[in-house]
Amino acid sequence: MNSRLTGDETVLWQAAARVLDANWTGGATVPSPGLYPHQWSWDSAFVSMGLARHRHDRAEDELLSLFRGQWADGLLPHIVFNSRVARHAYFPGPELWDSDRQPGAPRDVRTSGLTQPPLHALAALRLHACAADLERSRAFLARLYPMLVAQHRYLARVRDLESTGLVAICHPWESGLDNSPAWDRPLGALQLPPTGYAPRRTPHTLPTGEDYDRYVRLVTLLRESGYHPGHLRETHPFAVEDPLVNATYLASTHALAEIARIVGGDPVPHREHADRVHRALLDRLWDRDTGCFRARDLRDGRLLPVVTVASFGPLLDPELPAPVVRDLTDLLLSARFAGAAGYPVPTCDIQAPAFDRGGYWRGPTWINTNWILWYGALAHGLPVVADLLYGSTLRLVRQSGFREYFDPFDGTGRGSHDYSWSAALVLDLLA
Ligand code: 9WN
Repeated sequence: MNSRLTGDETVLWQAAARVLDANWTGGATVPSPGLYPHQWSWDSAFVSMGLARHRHDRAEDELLSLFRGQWADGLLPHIVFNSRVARHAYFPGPELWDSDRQPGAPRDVRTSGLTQPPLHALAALRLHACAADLERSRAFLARLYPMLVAQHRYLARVRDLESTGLVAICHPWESGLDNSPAWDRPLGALQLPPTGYAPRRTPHTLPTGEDYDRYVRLVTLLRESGYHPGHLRETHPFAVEDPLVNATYLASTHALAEIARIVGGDPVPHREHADRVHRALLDRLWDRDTGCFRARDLRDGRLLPVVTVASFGPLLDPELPAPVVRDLTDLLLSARFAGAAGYPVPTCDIQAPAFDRGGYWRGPTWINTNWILWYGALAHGLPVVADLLYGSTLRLVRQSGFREYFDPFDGTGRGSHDYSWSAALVLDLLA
């Protein structure tokens, strides 16, 4: 624990550490014991950064445990299922994905067949930056490096659908922001046959049953194609270049170059690739007319209309030109995103018709997205913005605890209690 913490911060720290201890299953952390009883990909990246401040050994195990699920082509699945958890504890369980019938999937663990924002190299480097035992940490990085390289190679080979440098998501779950209003248009265009699935979730009012029919339909198409790259490229109906996913990809590509340097590998190809992603982000997703980044639907070539918190993701790009950073921060601090009475950035433009203050990723404010913006603001030398995000994010957990998400106007906690990344990122903020 940081010895400069105030009494109040120490209490917060201890409470956050208790959540992580309680959600530790022996080799990894569940996002929330009741609602999400398996291991999730971007959750583990966030959680490892918090664990690094509390139990460094566990932080490394967290990432290694996730990579047990990696497929032969490098795909790092968004869920690694725990076989000891009851079959109906989470929908959709392993049977939806059939990973055990895919020749490239691991044999000893069942997984999903989708990705999530690739924050893992960034997380691994952050673990190293606060490691007490540098030799041990270097050995850990050397072990993880080839797995990270494979993860990035998969993204570049299989997910760069139009050879632009950017990667595409093929399912809303891959964005991490499942029911973001940004996906309403491409999801609405999806043809739906009847499915036998129904959502089994009480704590959330959203996503709705109809959203779930569409989510399941998209997985069915992927599974029936054998998760084939040709299907993704040519026919899969959901293919979107998202600014937040690509910003995490870019930040992790830079981190990969640094990890390569530390472990005696060649950083140059990673640096060159980062440059390509940086240029593509600006060429393809920056919308000069509205002064923000937007997701691009590859199936009709158009930018998606709703501005969400993902539009600020490219603050993670260290080379973002100063005028672009200025436009983004102006929007971030405007009534559309920061008008929420001292609480941090909501997930959707408050003035958009789709905004819904209680609607999961359609309006509430989340700790992880605000952590990303805080991190990006610090890297761009914007201490005032970073301080605002820091203070308002900690205010949420002081007021409502380590909830999954929060009302952006009054900070009321919503969704699951004792949510792991809310606790972990508070540890990282306080450190
Ligand atoms: C689907 C675990 C995950 C997060 C996602 C969040 C939610 C799953 C769900 O929970 O997604 O992957 O069942 O809704 O949207 O960001 O990783 O915490």
